[in-house]
Amino acid sequence: MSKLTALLIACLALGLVAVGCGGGDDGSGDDTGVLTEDIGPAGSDGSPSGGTKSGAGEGGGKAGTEIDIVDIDYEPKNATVKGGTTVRWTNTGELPHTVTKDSGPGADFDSGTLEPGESFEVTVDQPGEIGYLCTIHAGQTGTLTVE
Ligand SMILES: [Cu+2]
Repeated sequence: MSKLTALLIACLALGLVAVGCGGGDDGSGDDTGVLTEDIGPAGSDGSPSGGTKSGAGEGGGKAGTEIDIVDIDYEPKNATVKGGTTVRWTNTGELPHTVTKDSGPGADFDSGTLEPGESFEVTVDQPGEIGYLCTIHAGQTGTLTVE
């Protein structure tokens, strides 16, 4: 039996040696595969110029009338409002326009150039028909009838 025991011991020894030798790590080099991700801030400052021009009139919390300025017209083109109403024109088009009084009762008003997105307010009080126009585009006219 001693032979077998010796064999076993030899095997164990070999096994230990094998294990010991096999522990050598070779080839597993340092792979620095670190992917650098470019997380760029896609911040686009879309700062609209929300300039609001105000005309000769106070926004005294009264019911107002909204008139859109489109390319190239006023919408509605002819509006009727009650005295004391604050009328607001807003340029919803893509071109600059003006709201310039041409005729009628009350004080004159002129918005100056209204860029797209800008608006202009006037409070009307004297009854009558006010004619106004855009000084940039010939033929762009509107009326405001004040009751
Ligand atoms: Cu115009």
